[in-house]
Amino acid sequence: MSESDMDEPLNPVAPGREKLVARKQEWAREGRLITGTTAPPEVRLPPGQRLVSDFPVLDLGVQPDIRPDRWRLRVEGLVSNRLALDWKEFNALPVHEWVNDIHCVTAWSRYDNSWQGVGALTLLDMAEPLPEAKFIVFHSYDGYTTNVPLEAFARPECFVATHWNHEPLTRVHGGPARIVIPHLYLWKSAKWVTRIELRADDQPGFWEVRGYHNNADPWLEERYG
Ligand SMILES: Nc1nc2c(c(=O)[nH]1)N[C@H]1C(S)=C(S)[C@@H](COP(=O)(O)O)O[C@H]1N2
Ligand SMILES: [Mo]
Repeated sequence: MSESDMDEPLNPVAPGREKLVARKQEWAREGRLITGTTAPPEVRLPPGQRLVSDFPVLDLGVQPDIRPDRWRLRVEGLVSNRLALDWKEFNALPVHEWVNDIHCVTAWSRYDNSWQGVGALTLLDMAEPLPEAKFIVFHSYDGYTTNVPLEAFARPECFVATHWNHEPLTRVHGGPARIVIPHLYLWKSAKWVTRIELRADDQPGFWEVRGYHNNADPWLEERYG
């Protein structure tokens, strides 16, 4: 994918998947799976969730196959130092390991995932967000977008993952690299990430404009909003 291609709005919805998107939008309108309860973060399983041991794959059917020599991770927008890291440069950054639980809005949770990758704080320290940067939009190679406040990503538990359970992250789970924001529902964790855009204003992403909650806190059951 060339740099100019990245400016084209891509459609992350694969042919034939439009009905699935429409159904999920309908579920959002109906408030499906909402139990109407909240829990403090010390409660391990958020309200309405059930534990699974497999690792389901959820996306819109476009699973880009990014060759490492074409891969880039940009951190740009309201930053002092724009980053455009290639695969080699990205892998030269300090690597850390995280173990966390993940929670999908479709009500499955998976405990004790181990990941390796580069910390959000490492990337943000390099890029130096400007004082007016308050929000992030993540842009992915399939055209998917999702948004969070900068303070939701600028936390030690957030990272760009390249490995899951000590194996390179598979393509279906967002390899070569994906965002992981474990304290929010998993739709905020962009797979196949290529651009981290810092902004002054909040810009809702793919699911956020289709009825999903802007904040996505599983313990507050912010599924839809
Ligand atoms: N690029 C991209 N990232 C994405 C999505 C997507 O369609 N495209 N789907 C999101 C949703 S809705 C979920 S639940 C998780 C699923 O991640 P998994 O397939 O690794 O379980 O990815 C999120 N990240
Ligand atoms: Mo999802």
